[in-house]
Amino acid sequence: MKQDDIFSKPLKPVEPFEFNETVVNVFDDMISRSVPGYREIIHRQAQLAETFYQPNTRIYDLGCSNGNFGIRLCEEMGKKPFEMIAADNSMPMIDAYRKRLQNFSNHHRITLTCCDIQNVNIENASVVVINFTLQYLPIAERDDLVRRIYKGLIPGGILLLSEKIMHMDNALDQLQQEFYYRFKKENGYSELEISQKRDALENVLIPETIEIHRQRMTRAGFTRMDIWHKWFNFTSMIAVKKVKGQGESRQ
Ligand code: GEK
Repeated sequence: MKQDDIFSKPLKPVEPFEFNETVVNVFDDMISRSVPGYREIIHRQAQLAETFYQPNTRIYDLGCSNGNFGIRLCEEMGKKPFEMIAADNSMPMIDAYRKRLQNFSNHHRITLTCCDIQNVNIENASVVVINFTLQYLPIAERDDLVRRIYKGLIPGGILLLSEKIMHMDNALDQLQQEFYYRFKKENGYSELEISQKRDALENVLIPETIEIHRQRMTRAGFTRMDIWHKWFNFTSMIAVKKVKGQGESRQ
């Protein structure tokens, strides 16, 4: 795994962050050292996908990057047939994903598409994954995507959403960020790397609060949701599309 040293030297100016070839070359190291619990999240999501997948339906991975979820899913599904559409608007990411898939016997089950996730037609889905990617869409366009996901899911289908988040309470928000920078330092990033990456992501990655995510999912139609993973300013949620006539919550 090639080490991420993209922000290790002073950059003048620090350009807005892009998922270009340079980033793709170090992506696995970057995401593992920047997202707390990343491997655990992918592992459990692959298990959730295997559990909730319904025969003759589709899985969607929106913002699939170089395929960490897809690869884990292939392992989890084993011989079980499935169909997945994986989309990302970075061509270098899709190329890297395609290369990795060649080593898997069920690779033909995954269709890779290089496009904006806002243009992906979501139909007959039992699982939709959107991991650390909604945060890159303009806020005004997020409702529409989550609404289309809800519509494209069959009853009993799930949305798996992971995001970097913020807190409404300023002091708690500060605390989350402090612990996040601690985590990055412990993973070998210098003060300069941390601050230049933060500058590069300014206005590119726009986090929201858990409450806002919940409200958006509720507006889209979801009535059943859970936060199954939370680490300071990162969270992974599951939302289930209700099956008609099935109860929602315990009284
Ligand atoms: C993982 N889910 O390994 N349309 C399509 N792709 C997009 C868009 C868009 N509008 N905006 C950003 N991307 C992955 C990790 S990384 C998260 C996701 C991160 C893509 C972008 O090219 C990149 O590959 C991915 O979303 C975000 O679980 O590195 O912060």
